[in-house]
Amino acid sequence: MLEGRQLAEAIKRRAAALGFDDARIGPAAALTDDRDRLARWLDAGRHGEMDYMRAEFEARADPARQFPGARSVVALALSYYPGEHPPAPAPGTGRVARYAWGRDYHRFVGLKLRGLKEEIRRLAPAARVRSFVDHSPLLERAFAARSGLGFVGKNTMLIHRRLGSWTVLAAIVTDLDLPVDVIDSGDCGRCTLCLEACPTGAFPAPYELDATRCISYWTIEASAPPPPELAARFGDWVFGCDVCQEVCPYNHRPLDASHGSRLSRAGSAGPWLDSKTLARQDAAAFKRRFKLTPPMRPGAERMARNLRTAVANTKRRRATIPPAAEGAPP
Ligand code: B12
Ligand code: SF4
Ligand code: SF4
Repeated sequence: MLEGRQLAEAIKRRAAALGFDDARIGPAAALTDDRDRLARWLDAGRHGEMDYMRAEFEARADPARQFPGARSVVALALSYYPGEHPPAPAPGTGRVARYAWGRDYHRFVGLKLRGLKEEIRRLAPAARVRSFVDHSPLLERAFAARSGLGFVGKNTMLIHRRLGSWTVLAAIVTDLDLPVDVIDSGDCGRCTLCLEACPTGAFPAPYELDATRCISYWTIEASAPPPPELAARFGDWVFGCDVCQEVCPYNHRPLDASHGSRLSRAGSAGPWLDSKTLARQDAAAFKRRFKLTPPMRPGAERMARNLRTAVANTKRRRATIPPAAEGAPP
């Protein structure tokens, strides 16, 4: 039976074979600074309507609360980078964040996680394992950073040296005592591009995001309508937002744009959604069209509302910007 470094390397090879772009190992011990940061974030109400962030909040920083005997975290990254956003195909369309152009990643990553758990049990039959992706209570970015998968940028994204920040994260917690990887000591230096570029001023400070000002929160998570003065700053985003990643120099290196095709799915949102697709859909038609893709989370009504906001913002912008400034011939 494999042990120690050989076992860790075998797990990483299996993760790569299953399609994860990187796997690093860190300790499962409770995170104290991150727990305190999360507590302050919740106390300040930065989570808005996302009450699930408060539920089991202690467990997010301490895997042993849900998994007694937890010793190691296998932190995993999978790139969804599909390349640059193509220009709008027609007026009246809304921009979709890159992670949502294809199928919902939860199921896609969930199946890979199930495969990796089986592989770990095959390599170490006595091992106990539990997987996490997004909905389960775990501070995925903080555990990824402590495992050496990347570092946390001022925009709060986990930045991976080779993949940039266009990744989804997942983790497997185990009672195996595995050798840990070296932490990535990278940082943002003096750069503040993301903080300045955010259209809604959602960063009260570096490394802190106020979800109640974030376009991603309002177009995906919130059921209440956004305050009109904030919605006027959403631009043409109809689902999610990529602005604080688009400006990041760590995403400006040549990145492999073929990763996005892994999530392709016929009939999924793609980079732009229009009113033909959204405004006239009843709930049943919407469900048929967007089954197993990210827009199912907000659903038909909220997506139609998001599109109305995006279209109104585009019209207002066109009315206030002279054509020459938009690149049209003088
Ligand atoms: C709630 C949530 C949101 C909320 C709030 C986001 C936020 N920044 O808090 C909203 C709806 C706004 C959101 C938006 C997005 N999300 Co989101 N979201 C989550 C979720 C479910 C929890 C995040 C959380 O715990 N927030 C609370 C704060 C306090 O924690 P945190 O931001 O993770 O920060 C921790 C560490 O980074 C660290 N830390 C913070 N500051 C500092 C400073 C220093 C110096 C150091 C060393 C560490 C450090 O401490 C914090 C813990 O206290 C995670 C999944 C998960 N279970 O983790 C996905 C997750 C973070 N989201 C993800 C994605 C892809 C997005 C979007 C890009 C989607 C989009 N295109 O619209 C945007 C990005 C916005 C942004 N800049 O973060 C990915 C991020 C992958 C990555 N490479 O980082 C995750 C991990 C989902 C996944 N499984 O892949 N999201
Ligand atoms: S996702 Fe958009 S709105 Fe949210 S913090 Fe980043 S730039 Fe700002
Ligand atoms: S844009 Fe600059 S400050 Fe923001 S995460 Fe990237 S490197 Fe850090």
